[in-house]
Amino acid sequence: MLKLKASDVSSNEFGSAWLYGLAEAMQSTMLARNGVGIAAPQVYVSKRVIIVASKANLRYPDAPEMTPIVMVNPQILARSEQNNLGEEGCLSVPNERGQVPRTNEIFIRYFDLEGQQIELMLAGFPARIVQHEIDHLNGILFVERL
Ligand code: K3U
Ligand code: ZN
Repeated sequence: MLKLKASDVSSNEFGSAWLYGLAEAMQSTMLARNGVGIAAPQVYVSKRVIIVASKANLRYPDAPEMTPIVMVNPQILARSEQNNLGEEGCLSVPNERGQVPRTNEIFIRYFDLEGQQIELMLAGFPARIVQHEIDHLNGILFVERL
């Protein structure tokens, strides 16, 4: 499952009880495991849904506190040129951490659970989490980027 390319959520799935249920299952798994993000394939659903929930922590003391954002069919539209190394872990790769190069700033487009399109610029730790989670949607684990 973690090696598959996940499918887009289709227009008839927006606003459905199924999609809300998936987001709830993802959020409760993420909170139970003390994660700062999660992707649907990590709960065995090969669909393009991620949650991003940055918070300050030992490795990223200046990270912003974010109310968890559910992003459906997220896309990176533009990237800054600068790459930074930063520590990552993964709920699906227990006991492994590593320094992963990621673009510092990204401009993204995604849809909320009801299908409203949102565009957002992110920098630093939240941008890192989004890149890690979109990798999950494309079947890539952070250990492949070390
Ligand atoms: O690395 C973790 C972490 C937890 C709290 C604060 C800071 C870091 C736990 S692993 C994690 O949250 C992954 C979740 C995953 F695997 F489901 F995607 C997200 C992540 C952590 C660090 C960098 C990028 C993404
Ligand atoms: Zn992960």
